[in-house]
Amino acid sequence: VSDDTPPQTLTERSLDAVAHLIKSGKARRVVVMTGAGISTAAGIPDFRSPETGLYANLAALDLPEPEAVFDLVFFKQNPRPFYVLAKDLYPGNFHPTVSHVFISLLAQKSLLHQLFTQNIDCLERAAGIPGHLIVEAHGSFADQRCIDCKTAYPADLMRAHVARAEVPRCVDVECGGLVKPDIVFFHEALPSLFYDRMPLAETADLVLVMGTSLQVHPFAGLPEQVPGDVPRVLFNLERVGSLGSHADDVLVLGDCDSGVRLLADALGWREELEATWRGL
Ligand code: CNA
Repeated sequence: VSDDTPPQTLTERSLDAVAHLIKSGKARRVVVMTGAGISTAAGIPDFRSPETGLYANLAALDLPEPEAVFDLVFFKQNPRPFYVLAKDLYPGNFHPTVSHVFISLLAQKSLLHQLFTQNIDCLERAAGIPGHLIVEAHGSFADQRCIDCKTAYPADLMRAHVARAEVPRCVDVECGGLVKPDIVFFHEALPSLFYDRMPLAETADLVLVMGTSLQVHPFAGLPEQVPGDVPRVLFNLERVGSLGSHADDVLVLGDCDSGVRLLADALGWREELEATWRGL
């Protein structure tokens, strides 16, 4: 879309106009779509950022390609690289970011229609976003089970193994299968909840896309479900997917916490945002 194509829903393509839409009550069903970029400020590396991303730092693990660390076929042959990495990503060691807290404010104000996250770090729950409003599209580290007999594996044992980067085995010694957290690997299906809730993207009246490269399908297709006249705001270091191609898209390029703070300023929510974040 060229810059002079007038928006249909916003008065102009700006955060002020987005804030006005919310404050005037015209946006009451906000759908948020997130990825690893909203957690990098918490100290969790993303996959694809050059130099700092996990994929750039996996050489020591001797993988055929970086994606192999989350590949079920590879995991069955060699689960060790995954557990080396799991130690770095494991929930409990990190604090939610300003971006997580902004989403929890939307929920508190009954504006959050649904959050779709690709993240597996459980920081959404830590920020106080109610579980029924979250779709963890790629699962999470919250539970784990044997990949063969599916027997659940105790959380305390899991934590101890991950802390030592050791590979846990099924509690049923007869089985002895590999234990894996319920995070979605390549070659695995997404949770049915993702597909059940996908239509909510079509009923959104405002969409916020934050910290994702939109490289992983089917998640990357979610912003495409949004009707053409519904504003989509991108908070990301780089332009991704088709964001910016609709007349009502707003691009906020830079780190997402700064972008979110600008929106909070425009909404008059800034103090509440900072106080809630500090209070967590
Ligand atoms: P990705 O492909 O690594 O992309 C991250 C995106 O975020 C890139 O476009 C970056 O430019 C951008 N970005 C990085 N830092 C910031 C920042 N501070 N502000 C704004 N933008 C930023 O990650 P995706 O989530 O798109 O890829 C999907 C994978 C990554 C999912 O399967 C996740 O499970 C997986 N992952 C999750 C975590 C986590 O749970 N925190 C960490 C690493 C990878």
